[in-house]
Amino acid sequence: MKLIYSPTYPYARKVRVVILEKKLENQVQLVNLSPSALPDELVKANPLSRIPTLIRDNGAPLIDSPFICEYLDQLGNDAGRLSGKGDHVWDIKHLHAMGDGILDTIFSVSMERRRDESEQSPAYIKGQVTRVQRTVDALNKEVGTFSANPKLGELTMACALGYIELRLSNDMDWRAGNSALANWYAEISKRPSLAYTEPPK
Ligand SMILES: N[C@@H](CCC(=O)N[C@@H](CS)C(=O)NCC(=O)O)C(=O)O
Repeated sequence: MKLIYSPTYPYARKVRVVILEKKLENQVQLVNLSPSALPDELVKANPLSRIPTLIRDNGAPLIDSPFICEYLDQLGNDAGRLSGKGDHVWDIKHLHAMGDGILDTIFSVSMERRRDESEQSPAYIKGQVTRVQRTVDALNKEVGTFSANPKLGELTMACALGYIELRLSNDMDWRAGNSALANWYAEISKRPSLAYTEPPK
């Protein structure tokens, strides 16, 4: 299998974390490409030229990080360990989607900031940062329900908090007033899968 990724891209980080958690390093070749350059290998597998893109052993592509994570979680002796069982599956998917929602919101700010300064909307950026802040404040109240054995939801949330630090450190101090979530993040960040994939600043 091949995973097309880039080191600062958060959805791809999440997949790399899952590869390490599942000990699949020897089964997945990592290919570092920039999607904006529209590289042939990526565009052929995914005409949207988005990262992450997985190319399975049979050559078939799989896109969208939640599906890639679930696919990888079905492999190995511990199939399904990160996806949960019964009703808990939906709690995990919910937390996963909340984490992805933070990533989507921050990514939209990054895209806005790539436009010429005269075309950027400070009100739009402020609105997006407020959404992230509101979500983090809500999660601070829910952190007691997070699984002690991190599943896809918790791993995604850790990547999302890391992406706030990478892209919004001048816009918000997410730890202020959110000490429970900050303590949880400090602990989960020690996991080798998260420490190893921390994005370059
Ligand atoms: N929902 C998708 C989002 C993937 C996505 O939007 N990736 C962005 C980067 S974070 C991308 O590759 N954009 C194209 C570009 O930057 O040119 C997923 O979860 O995989």
